[in-house]
Order: sequence, then structure tokens, then C-alpha cells
Amino acid sequence: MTLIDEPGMEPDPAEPTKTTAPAKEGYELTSWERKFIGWHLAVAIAALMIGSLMGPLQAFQFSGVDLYGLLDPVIESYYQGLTLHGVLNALVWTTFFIVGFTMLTTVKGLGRPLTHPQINKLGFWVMVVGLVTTAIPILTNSATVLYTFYPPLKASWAFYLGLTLVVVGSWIEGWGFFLTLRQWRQDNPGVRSPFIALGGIINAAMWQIATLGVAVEILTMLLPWSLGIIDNTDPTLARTYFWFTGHPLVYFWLLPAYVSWYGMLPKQVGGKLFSDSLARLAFWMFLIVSVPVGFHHQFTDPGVPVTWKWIHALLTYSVFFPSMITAFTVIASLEYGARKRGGQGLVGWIRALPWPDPSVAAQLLAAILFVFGGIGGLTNASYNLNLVIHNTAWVPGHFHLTVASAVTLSFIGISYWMVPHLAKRPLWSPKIALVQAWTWFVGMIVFSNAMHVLGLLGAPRRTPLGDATYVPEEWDGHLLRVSIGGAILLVSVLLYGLVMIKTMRQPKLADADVPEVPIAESIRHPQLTPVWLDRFKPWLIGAGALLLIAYGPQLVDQIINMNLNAPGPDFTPW
Ligand code: HAS
Repeated sequence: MTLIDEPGMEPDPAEPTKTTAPAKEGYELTSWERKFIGWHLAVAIAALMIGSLMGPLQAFQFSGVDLYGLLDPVIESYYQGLTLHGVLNALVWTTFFIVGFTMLTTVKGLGRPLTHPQINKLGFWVMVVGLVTTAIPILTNSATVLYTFYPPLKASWAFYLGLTLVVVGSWIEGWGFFLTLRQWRQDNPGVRSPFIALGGIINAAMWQIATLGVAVEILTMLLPWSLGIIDNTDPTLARTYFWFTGHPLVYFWLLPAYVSWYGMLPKQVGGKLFSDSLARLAFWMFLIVSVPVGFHHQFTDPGVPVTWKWIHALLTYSVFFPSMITAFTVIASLEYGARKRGGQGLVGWIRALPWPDPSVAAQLLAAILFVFGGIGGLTNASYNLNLVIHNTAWVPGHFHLTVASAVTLSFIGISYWMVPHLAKRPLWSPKIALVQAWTWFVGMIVFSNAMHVLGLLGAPRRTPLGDATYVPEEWDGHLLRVSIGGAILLVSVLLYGLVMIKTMRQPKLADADVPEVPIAESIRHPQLTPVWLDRFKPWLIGAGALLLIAYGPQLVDQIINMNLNAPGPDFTPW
């Protein structure tokens, strides 16, 4: 490959002032920044460890081995464990990791500190207070409502308040990133924003729009209802608000992994980002189309007219495109790196990737699993096929390939360089870290394949199937495979905890030996990227307009015809 040497890959020398991007890799994190980002990771990893330990209990239950009794009286039921599993893994691990990682990509990408670190400190503590406020009712069994908290299941007010604080804290931290980017742009007029910073901040902007749904749901419906200010609620409207946030939530999880796949992984494999323009285009497309697709989670809800479901189904197919752009661009970047390492052949170059590096292997394996998660997603999005798989074990099969693999295994891979970088300590046993990545990969294949098949055979999701009296014999083998997959994943998550704890106990490195943050250069100079791919305004206007068209009329109709008819159980002890 000599692409990099070809004319046209460098910016026009006639515009010298516009081509002097700051030295991205030159900025050293201060000790405060290292600690602050580290605290985000510490909370995230602790949540993943506790949340993941619930998973195998569910998986073992499927084949009749009920170990919940061991956790009595802390965890009283399958559903309390499942709530803890979903909230800690899907909401807490992801949000804390993402905010910490975005801070790192913002300051390292822009090559400058945050303009208002006190804003980010405030945001972090609001998130922590929210986490504790949410955890207390879950642990006292007064918020056993699963991570989607659909009414008329009712939780203690503290659960709703705590979740609101976690979201508000993440908004506040997002404002710290926006202000920093704004300042950077003022200081660097005409220079394209560095991709890793821009990508994370686009995600933060999308999150602010997306979470409006759940904010309105909690503040106008669930909180007053759980406090006894209103007696009843409207489950259909609440679900519409929830899924307004619930689908873009999955892209909030995914985009930081994409920041790494586009902007960091190529450097780790010795290559470059194949196209800075395509990377940015994919992120802007996610900003526009992530939100107006929520009705694809409500295909079976009676309160939503079929036309709106159809419109959202069509829009869901458009979310497919930025992921296809990603597949193409990331694979091209990987191939570029692998060929520079001597890789040859149509697919033989794959062997030349640095597979022994646990950070690289984890992210490659995560991306491979995402191919299958993505195919399942398209199946879900197809209205008629959704009627077959909705509310079956297929759906957790799908999201264990996406959030629990593409996202979580990528974050684990990122932590294999990020924790050593922040702590200035070498990664403990890269070999065990490698075994961890592969066991996650194998465990997830066994587990999620069995879940997909069970779903097609009609097994319901969110059900302790080990206790069900209607399980036909043909499910037995698959239920056992779920348990085997769960056991492999248990080993994997324990290995991850071990590697993290032991890394923190390693002796400190000399500054010169601290692993760098991998920031990939682009093959084509970023200054050649069109300016419209570096501007928020047109994309934000587009996102707002599409949102109004795709949600406005139906949401207004549901609000006008709100039917507060569901009292819900009254079991809240405090
Ligand atoms: Fe989904 C349900 C549709 C993606 C998560 N989804 C869920 C739920 C979760 C979830 C948690 O339309 C359950 C919610 C609940 O509890 O009820 N999903 C989609 C579609 C996509 C999709 C169309 N989902 C995700 C992602 C998630 C996620 C990402 C988390 C991060 N999903 C649905 C639908 C439902 C649903 C319905 C409702 C089901 C129901 O009835 O309840 C698309 O975005 C997928 C596009 C992705 C691709 C894959 C591209 C592949 C790439 C990898 C390239 C490989 C490389 C490796 C680079 C087309 C980018 C190369 C390696 C080498 C070695 C060379």
C-alpha cells in the first residue's frame, strides 16, 4: 500500500494556518485527570463485576440448578437478581465507562485540559449519588422492575430519582465536554476537530436528545405515581417515552466502541484510519437516525397505530447504513495495518494482525460477534419477523451479542491499555487477559446461539425456565447450552476482575515506559475532510426535524388521549 504517499493525501500548502492541528499525542494527562477518569472506570468495573455475577445464576437456573438460595437474604428472587444484572451491566457499567472514556478522548484528542473541570466533577458526583440512590431500593427488593421499569410494575420513588440523577450527571459531564470543544474551536479556527474528540462529543450530544424521553417519563409519570401524588399511570404512553430513549441508548453504548475501532484500533495494529470523512459521516448519521426508531420495540403494543410502526421500521433500516460504513472503513483500516505488518492474501492478512495483544484481540473478537448481533437486529426490525421473536429468548440472545459483546468486550479491550495508562502500571499477565477475551468470545457464542434458537422455538424471555412446567423436551439441550455458556462467561468475568485488581497492584512504571494512548492518524489528512462533516448545526437541525416528523404527531396524540388507568401494586415499603 502506498496510498499515504500519493498526491492529494496532504492538505493544500497554500493554507498553512489551517493545517497546523495541535500535537494530539503530546498532551500529558495531569495527575488529577488520571485519577478522575480512573474513578469513572473503577465504578464501572465494580458494577460490571457485581452485575455479571448475577448472569450465571440466571443461566444455571435455566437448566434447573437454582443457586439463588446462596444469596438469600440479599437477593430474594430471580427477578431481583435480573434487575440487578440489567441495571448494573446495561446502565451503570456502560454509562460510567463511557463518560470516563469520553473525557479521555476529549482531552487527549483536543490536546488540552477541560475548560471547566468543576462542571465535570459536579456531574460525576451527581452520577454517584444517583447510583447509590438507585442501588438501595434494588437491594432492598423494592425496585424489582427490571432495567426497563415498564409500568404498571412499580418501584420505590428512590429508584426513579436515582436513575434520573445518573442521567442528569451524565448530561452535566457532557456540558463540560461541549464547552471544551467550543473553546478549542475558538483557539483553532478552521482546523478540523480531531476525530476521537468529535466522535465522543457527538455521542454526548445524541445522549442529551435521546434521554429527553425517559426524563419526561420519570418526572411527569413515574415519580409522582411512586410518591402517591397521582394514583394511576398510562403504560402505553410510558413505554413510548421509554423507547424514545431506549433505542438510542443502544447507540450511546456502541459509539464509544466505534470511536476506538475507527480512531484507536488502527494505530494498535500498526495502521491508519482509512477514511476520516466516512468515520465522521457515520457518527453524524447516528445523531440523526438513532432516536426516531423507538416504535420498533413496540410493534406488538396495541396503542400505537400501524402506520407509525411502519415508519419507524423503515427508519430502523437506515440505522443499518452507518454500521455498514463502519464495517467497511474499520476492516479497510485493519487491512492497511496488517499489510504493513507483512500480511498477504485476500483474507490471509487477518493472521498478520497482532492477535497476541489482548487489547486488540478483545476488540477484534467483539467486532466479529457484532456482525451476528447486527444481522439479528435487522431480523428484529422486520415487522413480521419481529412478531415471531418479540418477548422470546431471541431478544436477550441479540443483546448479548451487541451490548454484552460488541460494546462490553470492546470496553474490556480498551481498559487493557487505558488502566495501565491511567495508573502508570503495566498490565498484569497479558496472557491471562488474552484467555479472558477468548473465553468471553466462546462463552458468548455458546450462550447467545442457544438463546436465539430457544427464542425461535418459542421460549419466553425474562422467565425462570427452570421452574416452568411447560418446557418441551426439545428445549432441554439448548437450556443446557445456555448454562454452559454462562459458566464459561463466569470464568471470563472473574479473569477480568483478577487482571484489573492485579494490574492495580503492579509496581509503578517510569514515565517513559507508560503505555501511550493509541491515536490513529488518518491516511488522508483530516484537513481535507469537507467542512460540513465538522459542523454540529446542520446535523442537529436535521435530527430535530426528523424527530418532530417521526414522533411528534403520535406523541401528541398519546398525550392528549392519556389514559391513567393502571394503579400498579402498592408494595413500596418506603
Ligand atoms: Fe438491537 C432489541 C434492532 C443494534 C441492543 N437491541 C434490543 C435490545 C437491546 C438491544 C438491549 O428492531 C432489547 C431491549 C429490551 O430489553 O427489550 N438492534 C436493532 C438493529 C440494530 C441493533 C436494526 N441493538 C443494537 C446494538 C445494541 C442493541 C448496537 C447494543 C449496543 N434491537 C432491534 C430491535 C429490537 C432490539 C427491533 C426489539 C426486539 C423486540 O421485539 O423486543 C442495528 O444497529 C444493527 C446494525 C449492525 C450491523 C453490524 C455491522 C458490523 C460491524 C462489525 C464489522 C466487523 C469488524 C471485524 C470490523 C449491520 C460494524 C473485522 C475483524 C477482523 C478480524 C477482520
